[in-house]
Amino acid sequence: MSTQAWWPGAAIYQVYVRSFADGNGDGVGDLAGMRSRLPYLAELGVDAIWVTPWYPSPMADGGYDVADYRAIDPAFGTLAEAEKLIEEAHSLGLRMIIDVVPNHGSVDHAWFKAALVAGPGTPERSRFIFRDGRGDQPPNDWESIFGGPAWTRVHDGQWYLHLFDPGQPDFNWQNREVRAEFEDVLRFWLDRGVDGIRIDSAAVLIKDFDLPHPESYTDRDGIHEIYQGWRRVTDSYADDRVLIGEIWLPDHERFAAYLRPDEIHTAFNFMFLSAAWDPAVLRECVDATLAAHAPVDAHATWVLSNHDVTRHVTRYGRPDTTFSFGGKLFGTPSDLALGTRRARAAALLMMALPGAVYVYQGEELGLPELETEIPDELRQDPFYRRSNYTDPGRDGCRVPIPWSGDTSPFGFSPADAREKPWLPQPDGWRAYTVTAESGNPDSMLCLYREALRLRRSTGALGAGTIEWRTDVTDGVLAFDREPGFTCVANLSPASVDLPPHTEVLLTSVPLEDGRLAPDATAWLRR
Ligand code: TEU
Repeated sequence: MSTQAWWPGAAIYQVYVRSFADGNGDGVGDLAGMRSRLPYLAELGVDAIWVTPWYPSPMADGGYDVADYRAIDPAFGTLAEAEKLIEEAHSLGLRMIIDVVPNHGSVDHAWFKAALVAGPGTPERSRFIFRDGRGDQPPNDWESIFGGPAWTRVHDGQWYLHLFDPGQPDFNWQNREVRAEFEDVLRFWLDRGVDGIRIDSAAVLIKDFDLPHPESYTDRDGIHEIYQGWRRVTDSYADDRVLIGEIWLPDHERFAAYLRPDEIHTAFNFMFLSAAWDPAVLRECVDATLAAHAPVDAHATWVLSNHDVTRHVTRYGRPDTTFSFGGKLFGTPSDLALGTRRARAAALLMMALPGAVYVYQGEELGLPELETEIPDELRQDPFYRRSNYTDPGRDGCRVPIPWSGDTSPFGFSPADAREKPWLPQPDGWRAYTVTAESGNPDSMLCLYREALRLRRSTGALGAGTIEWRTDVTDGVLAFDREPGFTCVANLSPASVDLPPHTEVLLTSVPLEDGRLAPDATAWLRR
């Protein structure tokens, strides 16, 4: 890795393309919309954009079911437009990261169609995981991650494996052709100038049918060779391309084993996102994260939200502030004022830590999750259906972004749009538009802009280490960074004094008589 690498301390903005900005008025976000909003992202102060899958897809899982890895879905635009977008982003100083989904394709992928026609025992079938059933039953009792059996039967009686939706057949990564194909897909996009690849579900590619589920597909032997091959591809480009793994592994050592000079550069750290709003839990999370990365000389990342989880304003306003799959929090009332206050404090805490930070679109506006407000017939996430309606699914964090104006579509679509936004935006979102928040110095947007600006200008905040301060009371997280920077997050129930000989740079809420209130963070210069 070159010492000039752009990504170790970067702020990376996640664009969920269907919900970011709609340029052609069909109610669905697209590349034209994205291009028109690039100046907004440059002004926000992020370094890079990660765009979720934009490939042709029947949208069984919001585009994570890819039919063609070398093209753009016509609903989003064209390949030529994607190339323009990359160029325009670069000219604004923004790096571009795309999402590659190696574990599974789509039932509309040419290889899967060929596999269906070719029949059992053919090379076409061996690109996927086809098995005979046990009589009328699936080959084994594996459950898909979205619920229901992980196997679906085809016309000749064989079954194919899908860890996710039936529309997402798993590739067979023991097959050399699959490996070569994906390395070629990487080159296709790297040749078009993308600066990084986010690797979807990176740890589940290899399956071992002799093991109990779900160990059988999580972090199995052989997985590392795949990414060593990918690294050879990125390293063959003279400059600084990055591989970012989506790796949900609770074991820190096994997580860190992916982050090597000959493998994945960096990976999402979901510990922070899953953690409760609790000082001991958060401190342990920070320490464990930094301890996991240090021995392998890797750089940490910090994430509060993404397109798969309940937005953290809503999470932090609930009695149970942890994130978990499984729907048990569906519809639990959330105190949004409290959640927003904590989200502001969390943002400053996160951005003061060494490593890269990820911002999920709408988080900078403080958008809440929409759960019960979305009518059943409009919900699209397969998670909702396949969990037998016990899990709210992920539509609630994917509602189209409000940009301006007093009524839906709030500038998401053009004024003369033919269709409404694909998920409904509540009237109350007029208070969350970019325009409304830009004009309000107390808004979440102004906090994010100022924090990102300071993070850039306050020496190397994204690099280095932290030193916990000991001169604080219980429930207060305070650490020093060099040069001369201190962060204090008050998670105790009482207001606290700031450390002496410090000057305030930024606070998540105004100080009260010079003291930092509960659920608030301060950035200080020593
Ligand atoms: O998510 C991966 C994913 O859903 C799992 O890691 C899951 O969270 C975990 O196993 C829960 O225990 C990615 C995408 O972010 C998501 O949107 C897609 O639906 C999924 O892959 C399938 O492509």
